[in-house]
Amino acid sequence: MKIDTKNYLIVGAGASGFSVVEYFVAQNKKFRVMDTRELPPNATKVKSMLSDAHISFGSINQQWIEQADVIVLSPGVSPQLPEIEQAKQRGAEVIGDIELFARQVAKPYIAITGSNGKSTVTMLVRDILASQGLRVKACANIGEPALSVVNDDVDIFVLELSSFQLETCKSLSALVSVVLNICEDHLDRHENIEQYAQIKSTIYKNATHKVIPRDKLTKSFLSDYQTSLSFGSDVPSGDNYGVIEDETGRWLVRGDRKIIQSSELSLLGSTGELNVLAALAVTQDLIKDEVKALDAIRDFKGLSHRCELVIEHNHVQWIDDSKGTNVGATVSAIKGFKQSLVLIVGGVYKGGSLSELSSVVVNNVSHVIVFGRDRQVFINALKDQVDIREASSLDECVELASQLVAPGQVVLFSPACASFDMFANYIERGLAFKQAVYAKVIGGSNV
Ligand code: UMA
Repeated sequence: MKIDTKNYLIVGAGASGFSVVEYFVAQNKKFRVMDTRELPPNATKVKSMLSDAHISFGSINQQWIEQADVIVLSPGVSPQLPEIEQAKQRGAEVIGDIELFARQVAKPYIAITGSNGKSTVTMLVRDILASQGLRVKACANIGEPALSVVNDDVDIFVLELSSFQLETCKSLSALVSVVLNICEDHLDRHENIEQYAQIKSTIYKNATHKVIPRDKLTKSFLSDYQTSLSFGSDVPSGDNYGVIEDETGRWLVRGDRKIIQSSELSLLGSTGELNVLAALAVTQDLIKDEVKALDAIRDFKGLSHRCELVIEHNHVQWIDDSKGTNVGATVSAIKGFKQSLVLIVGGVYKGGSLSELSSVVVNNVSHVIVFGRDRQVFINALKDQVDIREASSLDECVELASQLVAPGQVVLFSPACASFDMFANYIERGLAFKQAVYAKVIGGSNV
């Protein structure tokens, strides 16, 4: 056996970093692990597997970076860090766990990215494929890290991929790839939307089938790619996926063939339709039994904290969209409702323009309630368009919403921001919202 003499350095001991540790141990590779955090999530496990001489926690270990031939970077760490840039310039290879997955995997895989809806579409694709009797595993940005399951005995993988994961991956070669949509997100890390879109579009490199959305903005970024299939909310041309409306109702269609009525979907609004259309386009060559696939779609209730109905009380729907962590997600959530809304936004603003939010708010929203670290950003952008109120906590937002909302309206909690000013993550934030709603509306807890 050829001995690998390269000097490997894993940067980051979170979920993905630890999957690389386990993978390298199984491969008998010599490597070091560093993390700038004093106590990264997997510190104890890493310490039980490696000697202290191979671990460096608490700061950037400049010397180790300088000595590394291959740096395996966690998605949470930017490859644009000066230390990493320098390493690249002197010839070190900088990759991520998804690159290692792509090199190792022996089974076909579907790759899904986008600014919004990727977890929903990933899980729906998984359910559709499982309905066809395929052994399928969803992984990467959702569920387990991809490298932890790469050797599992399945027929096909479904990978949800973030721009952070795509940024350090060059060998992706998916059976089907899709960029669901692109809007401004993670601009605190990527230079601008063009660079972010360019990274997203690398998912199509080497893909056998390319599914591309028809919305103008996203398409403009993806014009270099030959489409295999497209999907959109309009009437489709050719054999593509879209929506038609006639006297029998609103239908999701392929070409002029009606597939399923919009009213049969549990996913809400036009965003829900688009997610189902994307999943249909992605899976179409793998669907042998359409009846079972459509049952899987009807049964798919959506994921928690994504336009999830918490409760309907006194003709008011309370919706938890805590996963709406960027402005594009919030805009599409607002557009998904026909009813007038009371909107709750705020938290850590990730950058980008608020002009589209401002224009949909004028038409669909009666009151905006703002909270969290960057609430002033929203006050500045929206104060001339809509009645705007300020709250110091999420409980206070719910209290204010209950006073402002009228029967027939929807209270939409879609923060357009990251959560880490007040919560550990969007899940904790969504649970806190639900808790506050139950306490206010029915005087108790149901979470
Ligand atoms: N960090 C440091 N120092 C380090 C390493 C990391 O401060 O040396 C910080 C990062 O700045 C980051 C945090 O630690 O804020 C977590 O980073 P990580 O790379 O250790 O994260 P993992 O635990 O490995 O989780 C990652 C994905 N997280 C990110 O990309 C931030 C998880 O996606 C993914 O499920 C997991 O790998 C397994 O593949 C989560 C996520 O929030 C769901 N993704 C973002 C999103 O969906 O918006 C992209």
